[in-house]
Amino acid sequence: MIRLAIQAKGRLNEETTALLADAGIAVTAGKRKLVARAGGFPMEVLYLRDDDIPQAVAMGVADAGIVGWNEVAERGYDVERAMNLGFGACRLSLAVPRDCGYTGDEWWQGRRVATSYPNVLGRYFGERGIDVEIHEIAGSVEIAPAVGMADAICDIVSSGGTLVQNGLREVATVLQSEAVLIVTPGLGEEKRAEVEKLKFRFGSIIESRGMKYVLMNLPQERLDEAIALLPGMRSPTVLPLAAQGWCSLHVVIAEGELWEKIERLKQLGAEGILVLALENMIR
Ligand code: PRT
Ligand code: ZN
Repeated sequence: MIRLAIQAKGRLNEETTALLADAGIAVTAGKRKLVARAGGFPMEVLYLRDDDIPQAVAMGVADAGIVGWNEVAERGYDVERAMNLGFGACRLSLAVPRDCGYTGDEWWQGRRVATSYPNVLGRYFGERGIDVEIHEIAGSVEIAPAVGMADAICDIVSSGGTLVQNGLREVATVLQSEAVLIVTPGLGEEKRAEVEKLKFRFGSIIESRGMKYVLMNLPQERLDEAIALLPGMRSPTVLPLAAQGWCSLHVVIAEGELWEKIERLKQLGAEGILVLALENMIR
């Protein structure tokens, strides 16, 4: 039995629950319970504020956790970053008032910067030998320059809309982040094996997200050209058709290149193309 810490509510909760569900692990939505037994896996789920997850995992209160990398980097606890989970993507960025005459690194000297990430930001400026006054504030960081609390900010950005709305301009990325699986260092053998099972399931799901399963009929003589277009799993599945000189080709294609590949396959004479959702891809 392992104990996994996840965010009780907030931006990561829904996608964390969905990832677990895809991995065959049923968790009940919070309901003000701190700990709950999961279904489908020997696991207990511990519902926490995201701020507390790195410490819980470092202390071994939870054996593993799912949390934004930004929180892990800021808290500085000793945990193992076991894998990236492909959701919750964002960046910790420096932003300045739009018309402040920002010129680059030299502009920062002696400035006041408001942030909820004083440790990550302190390291960033420290590495560059720049002296700034870091003001730690818990929330609404983006309004600090307008109310005269700071000259600039360092905050989480995803679309950039919040910065624009507050008359700010993003000028540098301090940290790239996404949701990660973290693990207690030095976990016992039995628990380690459970964590490895979890990683295998997550890995398969993440890899198959954004992939499509494509079936088509193709003139046999164009098969080699079609295969050259399609770096599939190991080799594509080719089945004979009743019609002489034709075969059925089954391949996995990434969503991002689906239409381009289909156009090229059509040029090779592909017909009856079916595109299906791919639930899981286990290597
Ligand atoms: O209650 P609890 O303490 O658990 O949650 P929280 O309020 O501290 O965090 P929450 O739920 O807001 O975010 C959880 C995690 O989601 C963060 O630690 C990040 O890893 C990740 N994440 C991804 C984000 C964003 N995208 C994001 N856009 N966290 C916050 N934001 C905020 C940001 O602070 C800013 O106010 O959204 C605004 C910017 O968004 P854009 O799209 O306008 O740029
Ligand atoms: Zn938080």
